[in-house]
Amino acid sequence: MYVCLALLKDDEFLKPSASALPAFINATLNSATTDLLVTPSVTPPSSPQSESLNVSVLVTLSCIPQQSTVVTSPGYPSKYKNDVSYHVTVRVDAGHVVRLTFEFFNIEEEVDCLYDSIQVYDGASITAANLTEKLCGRDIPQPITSTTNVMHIHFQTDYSVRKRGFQAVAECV
Ligand SMILES: [Ca+2]
Repeated sequence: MYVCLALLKDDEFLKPSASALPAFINATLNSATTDLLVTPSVTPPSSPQSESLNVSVLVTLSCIPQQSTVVTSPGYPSKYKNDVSYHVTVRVDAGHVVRLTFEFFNIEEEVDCLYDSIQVYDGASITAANLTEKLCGRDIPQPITSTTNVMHIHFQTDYSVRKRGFQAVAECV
């Protein structure tokens, strides 16, 4: 007698794992306005049914003239993948601050955003003070403004249920 204990919450489990660098990294490079440093590290899949992705991106924007960059979840507007940890650091000229304005938002909802989430920090990494709690769901968050010239954005997803993610504009103000 065979008993299947797997719980398939969407079609992600049925897809083969990716082995190449994800296409969104190149897309990010092409859309950046200036001085984009990409330090990707793709973690090998932990099992044939899952893939994990850990990527950090640094974007440097000038303030005069004002530059901006679009920040999206990996793969947007397609659904994001499972097991993603995506870090974006936005740095602007000293004496200025970073404003992040969301244009689209759909991240798997949970009351404490324990499944998938985006969180924004007032500095260069997740060790800085957070500017928001973990954000998820479908309500577009209010614009978020740093108090320093660096903002860090961390988007992470769990093992199942994928949504379209987010699109936001980061700019110097
Ligand atoms: Ca999820």
